[in-house]
Amino acid sequence: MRPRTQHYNRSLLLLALAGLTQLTYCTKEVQEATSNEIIASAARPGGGGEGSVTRYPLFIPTAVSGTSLTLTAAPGTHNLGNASTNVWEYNGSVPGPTIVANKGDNVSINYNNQLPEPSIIHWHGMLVDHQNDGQPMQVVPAGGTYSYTFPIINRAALNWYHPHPHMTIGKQVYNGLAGAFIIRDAEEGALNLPSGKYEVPLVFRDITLDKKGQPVYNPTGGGYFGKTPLVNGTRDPYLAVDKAVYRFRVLIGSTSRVFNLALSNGAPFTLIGNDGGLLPQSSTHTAIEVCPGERLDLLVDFRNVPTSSKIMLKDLASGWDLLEFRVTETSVAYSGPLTTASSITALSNPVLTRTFSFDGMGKINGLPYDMDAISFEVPFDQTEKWVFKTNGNGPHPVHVHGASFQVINRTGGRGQLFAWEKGWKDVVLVNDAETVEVLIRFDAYRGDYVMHCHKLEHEDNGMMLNFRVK
Ligand SMILES: [Cu+2]
Repeated sequence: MRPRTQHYNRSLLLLALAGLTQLTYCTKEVQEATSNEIIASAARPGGGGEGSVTRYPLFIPTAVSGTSLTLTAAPGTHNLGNASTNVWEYNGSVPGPTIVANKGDNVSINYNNQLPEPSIIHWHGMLVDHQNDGQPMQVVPAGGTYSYTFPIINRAALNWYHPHPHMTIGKQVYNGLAGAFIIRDAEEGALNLPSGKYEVPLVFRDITLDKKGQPVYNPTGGGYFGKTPLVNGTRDPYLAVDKAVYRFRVLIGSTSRVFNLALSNGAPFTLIGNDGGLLPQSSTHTAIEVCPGERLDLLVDFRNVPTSSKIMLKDLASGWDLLEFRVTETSVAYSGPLTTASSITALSNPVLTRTFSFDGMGKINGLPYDMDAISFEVPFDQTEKWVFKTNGNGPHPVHVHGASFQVINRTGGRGQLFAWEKGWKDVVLVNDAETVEVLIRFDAYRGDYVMHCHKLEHEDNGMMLNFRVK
């Protein structure tokens, strides 16, 4: 069914080419300076200085129920703010519609692949069985369909959905295929957090546009770094905010880029949750570094900000202006919490340790992805320690399907764990020279799952493996 030999030969070729280009492209800056691309906006995208940038209303994807849904992936055009751009969309939207479901719901989603090539949807962060996980071996051809049916057993969290074909995931996500998947539960509901227009999904990514405003995607093995930031598919966006407390559901949907989020007025974010929902304890931060696949649940208090103020949400890593908040004169009372806590049982006493080396730009433990190989077996309901090491070409955002994990240690590199890495995680950033340890236990489903680098160009190069929970 699958052109396996062709895949591996192409994999080897890509790796060889990647090895050659690695010598040339030593830094991110050089990687970004691809000659045939045009920087779409002058100076820093979105950051050309106050008054010199035309800003566009932030797009908020439509919220839909996941209990009975059809998702169609198809080519289309999307208005980034000032130009019509060719994209690939879910249900005519970039990002796709925000799926909302409650813990305990039974989700029924029909996927309709109207792309010109094979694809499949993965529900990133969702605890689902193998058949519903949307793994590379489950791709459907152009014109094909796939029916998903699964119960929502996760706790409340922001998860997301995106394509998961092997060797083309970077291109498909880059073309626009991604959306938020919000789960609600009773614990979260009882908190009375900001809701309705005061709960806003923010999907961050980067893109490069050519002279005609069309996306350019020509990654190297080391990744791809676009020249313009997009928030919810909008370039140079603004959001009118009341003098109110807002809840921002942050998802990093870039293929490679790591963001370092901060507010221009120095005000802190109140961090209440991450990949796996509410954190054990909320905390405040003036900057938060987040990598592809990671999520944040943030409260921002605009109640005491003067009317007509403009506050910029910035990426400190690139210097980009990401999203301008324009404060209105409307004051809104808030009776919900400004701090939160949640009881999370710590995993402990791992019975064995497995070590994974993320090697170069496309291998784990020295091997590229073999779709037909099961690299190891994990006993069901057994707590293990997994150790993630790098062998160059980081950062590697490591993602595991089939279970969330708890990060317990980072040595080398940044040498610490951050508040947003507590609680339940499904992606953890491993920089060069870092070793990160997590505890993990597969207690939801037996079956085959994948682990991979969520730098999608690394994943396409083969930085992925299959394992079996039994
Ligand atoms: Cu990687």
